[in-house]
Amino acid sequence: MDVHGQQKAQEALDVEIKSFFDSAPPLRNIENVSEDLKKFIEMNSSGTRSARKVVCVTSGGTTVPLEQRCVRYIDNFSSGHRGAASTEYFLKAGYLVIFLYRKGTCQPYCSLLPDYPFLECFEFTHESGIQVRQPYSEAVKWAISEHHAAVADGTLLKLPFTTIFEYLQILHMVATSLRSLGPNALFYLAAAVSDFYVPWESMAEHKIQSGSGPLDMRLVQVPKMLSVLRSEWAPTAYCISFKLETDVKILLEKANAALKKYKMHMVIANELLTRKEEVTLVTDNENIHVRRDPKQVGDEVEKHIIEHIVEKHSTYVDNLDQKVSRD
Ligand code: PAZ
Repeated sequence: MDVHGQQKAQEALDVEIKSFFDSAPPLRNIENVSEDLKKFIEMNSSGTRSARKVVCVTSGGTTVPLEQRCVRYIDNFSSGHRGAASTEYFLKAGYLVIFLYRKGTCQPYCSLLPDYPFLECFEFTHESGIQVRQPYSEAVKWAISEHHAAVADGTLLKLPFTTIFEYLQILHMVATSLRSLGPNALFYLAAAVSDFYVPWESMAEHKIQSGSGPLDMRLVQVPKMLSVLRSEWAPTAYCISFKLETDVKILLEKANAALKKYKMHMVIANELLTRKEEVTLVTDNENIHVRRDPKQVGDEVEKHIIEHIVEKHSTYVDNLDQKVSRD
């Protein structure tokens, strides 16, 4: 595409993005989100903490409501395991983490708990009140203490979303709040984000009635926010997106295309069935194949992914710092 073509494409994208945000229903808890973000940044921007790197981990799938008073919606698959486990490893590596997660999906430090922890991990006796049941005692102790410590210490900020509208509005707020951190900010975009949505103004207000034949509904494409994140919202942050495919034959090709198209620093390619075992970290100059070690009990692929990212991000920060001091 020549320069003129690129300019036209950029203008068209700007119009789509403006229309998406203008028509999105306003965030119900916008004041709380903005206050929490402000506190998180202030708390971590003085003394030794100011040098710490900050990562925004996105996790879980976004929904697309079909009605304004939503009864039905289209969902995107993601259990949130990748985001929750990665958050634990980023915290361990000394990062401050903003965990932007889909309500009801996996949470950091909870992977050893059963599906309904409240009901399954505890028991009540008249003699001793509420007690942790075996064999959950260690897992519950670990989940509660690690989670509480990270939140109370201000190193973990959790921001929930459900819809595509909420997700993109909060991501925008986070990105612009982290802009002042320059290259110390990292985006690790593991959430499964809807590609199509129903614009708010063309959405039925009330529950769509059945019985009048097939449903005819127009979904429009969600504007590609990755490019605007890179170019405007957080231009100096290190940005990593994920590419999920079910056909392994096209996976690397698609990941490479996303790397170039959205100017990502890294795209993590994963296939649905093997995503917990192996991924490929695709960058401009190399593909790094990362696997968990099945012989090592409890080894997780996220541990190895984060080790590589910490190293790459650090090199990125050093290179930018050197460039700034040369200029
Ligand atoms: O959340 P999970 O652990 O079940 O799955 C993780 C994942 C596959 C959603 C993530 O690794 C990913 O690829 N996210 C981006 C999906 C996409 O291409 O839209």
